[in-house]
Amino acid sequence: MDHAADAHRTDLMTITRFVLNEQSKYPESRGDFTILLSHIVLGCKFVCSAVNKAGLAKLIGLAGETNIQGEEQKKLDVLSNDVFVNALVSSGRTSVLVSEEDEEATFVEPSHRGKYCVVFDPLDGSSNIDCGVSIGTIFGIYTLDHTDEPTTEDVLKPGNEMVAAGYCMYGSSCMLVLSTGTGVHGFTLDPSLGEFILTHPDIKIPKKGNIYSVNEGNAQNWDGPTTKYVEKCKFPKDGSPAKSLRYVGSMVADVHRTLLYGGIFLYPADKKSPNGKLRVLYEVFPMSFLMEQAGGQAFTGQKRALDLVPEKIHERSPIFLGSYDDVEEIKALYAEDEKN
Ligand code: AFP
Repeated sequence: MDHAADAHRTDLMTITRFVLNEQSKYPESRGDFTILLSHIVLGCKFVCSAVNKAGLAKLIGLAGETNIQGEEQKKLDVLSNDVFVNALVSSGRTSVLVSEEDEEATFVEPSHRGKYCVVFDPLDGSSNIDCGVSIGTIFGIYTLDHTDEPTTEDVLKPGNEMVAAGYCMYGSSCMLVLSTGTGVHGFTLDPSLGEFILTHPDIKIPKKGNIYSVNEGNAQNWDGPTTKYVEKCKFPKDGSPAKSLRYVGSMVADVHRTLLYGGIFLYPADKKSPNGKLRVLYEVFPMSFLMEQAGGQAFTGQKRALDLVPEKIHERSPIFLGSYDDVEEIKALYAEDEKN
């Protein structure tokens, strides 16, 4: 990016302008998605500001602790959840919300209902909060395809039915990455303007990468194909260079790097967690949606991740996602394993 030229740029493509441009391609559109997205953007800006101030504002700490004014302090993930639930309900464009923080789905009051269902993790990677490592919000959006009373069935749908997905990373800069099904676009928050500006149009993941990203501490419990794959990354037998290992332990940060630099992110099944760790609705699906839109792949060890049909709102699944060719390799190892 040419930062010097950017400093003089006066015609800024904000995220709202970008989505309005997209909307104008559909004459029947009434702007509901633009309104919903502007509420998600507000939630991201609020959480970004809270994350940046966390140490100062003494936001870090256990939920339920009280500060010197005797007010109850909220942990950042609890605060983020409240912010997103309020923003989504007040948009008047949602009917069902599923949050990582809430055991049950939230059904919006009839007076505030709209045609979208949103699944989200308000602050993913929260074990990284206290040491200032990048964390993020992940979201996926479905449309409600009926006018009856909404139920959890409205979100227990395969990821390939999502109409949009994205994440916001609270890192050295705050970046919102979004796909509405026509490619993947990245917007960076300009703190002086308070606006997300298009900085990474039409992101395409490299076809093959040289980084693998996995919690190797679980290696003793992995299955055969995962073990073989990671062995190949470290000791390739075809003369190619070994891959580098990078693992933040914050899915948004690990997936963001994978998207921009290429390579593969793995959270496989293991003997202790036969379904892996990551949640289908608000981790696996949105990230798989973005990966496919960027030209990569996402695989569960059995099938295309977006073809999974979740039966429970907090269901988990193993996931392998990233560069097309890297995911092809792990798919081949699982296919070979199945034959034996
Ligand atoms: P936390 O929110 O508990 O930090 O979990 C983060 C996460 O859901 C995801 O963001 C990471 O990719 C993954 O878990 C890390 O899990 P491990 O700590 O088991 O590697």
